[in-house]
Amino acid sequence: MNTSSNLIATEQRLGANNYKPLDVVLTRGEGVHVWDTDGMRYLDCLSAYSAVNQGHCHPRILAAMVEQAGRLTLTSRAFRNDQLAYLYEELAALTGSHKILPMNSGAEAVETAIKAVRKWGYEVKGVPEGQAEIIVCANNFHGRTLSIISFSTDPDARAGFGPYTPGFRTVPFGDAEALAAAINANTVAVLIEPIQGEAGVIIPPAGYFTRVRELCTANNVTLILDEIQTGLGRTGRLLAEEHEGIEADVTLIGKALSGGFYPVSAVLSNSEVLGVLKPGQHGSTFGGNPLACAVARAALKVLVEEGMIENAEKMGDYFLEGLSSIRSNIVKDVRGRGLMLAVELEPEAGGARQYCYALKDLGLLAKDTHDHTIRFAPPLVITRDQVDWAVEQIEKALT
Ligand code: IF1
Repeated sequence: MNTSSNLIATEQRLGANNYKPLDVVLTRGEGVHVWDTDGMRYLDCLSAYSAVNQGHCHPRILAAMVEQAGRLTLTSRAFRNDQLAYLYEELAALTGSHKILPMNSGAEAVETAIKAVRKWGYEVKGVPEGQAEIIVCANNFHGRTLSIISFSTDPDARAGFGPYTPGFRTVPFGDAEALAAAINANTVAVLIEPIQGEAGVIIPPAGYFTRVRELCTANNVTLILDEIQTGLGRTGRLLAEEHEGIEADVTLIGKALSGGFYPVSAVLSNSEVLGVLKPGQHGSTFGGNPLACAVARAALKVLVEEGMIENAEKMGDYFLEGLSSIRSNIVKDVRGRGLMLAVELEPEAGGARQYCYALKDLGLLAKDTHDHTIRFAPPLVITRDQVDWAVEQIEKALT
């Protein structure tokens, strides 16, 4: 057996089987490319679910990480460190937020927001104790913790893990009038993804978010946008909310906040919502640690300074044009915004996964979602020639 089959066999034997990865064992990455243990090079069209927007092993983020790792990694929030204030300042300047709470994973950022808006509901809005409701959308994906899966509509994510956290109400995504009907006096927040990723890159109808914003403002409801996947350049804007011309009250970011070097997430908000959290009411050993802050600062800097957000918009449009030009009778729909793209296959195509394997053999890594959809989300540093090459391979695989 070669190295990769040995490693796969060991994973199968000792690992919990909560994943079914494509059988490619990666050992190195640089920019848009990754290499497997046999030396084969691939164009990465997943970017670790948009965590490596800046490209694999970005040298400036690496340098910041190595420098900080040799100086100070973790103090806990029992003491202060000399990196956190700078991350706050830089994030606030970039996003216009007034209060920031750093965490580690995306799910933790979501949980943090849920805690904060519930408390805000009781202390500021005046909702009776224990009655707070949060409205979420069908087919959402916000993470894997118990409260989050409690309001998932995906049986795989949810079934068998009860008892579930109460206080959530589900409405269809993209339907503002259904949202209007679900809001009541106890509604403290609406939690939405600007574009539903896991659901298959579902872009809501134009005007949806304008109406959602109006409804939230009119009813004193906090609008929480989960930009963990759509944020930080992925859709061709720093935040996807910019496409809609709106501002969330609470914005969640994660993934690419570290360029894939380290788990870093954050809750961004106005003063009123995060202002309700007092000492002892929330925290994390690693949240806001100096290594995370130094890495995040560098990750944000390169995203902006190296024009990655603009490139995502240009290359996204170009990639979408390329995908749309593919003539194949198994393609049902092509959609995307920026470099968050998807090709939905006809049900008769027999599932997206086999095409992901075909693409892998052609040197392109992509991920199927919900049986019939293939997602394409390369690092934001992708060039025109690389998009051309990717579209050629996708055309070969689908025709
Ligand atoms: C896995 C999907 C992507 C997210 C949004 C919060 C989180 C995620 C919008 C939680 C995480 C991941 C996790 C990953 C698969 C993945 C994913 F296919 F499941 F939907 F990206 F498309 N909000 N998304 O997309 O962040 O706690 O993971 O840091 O393997 O579960 P996390």
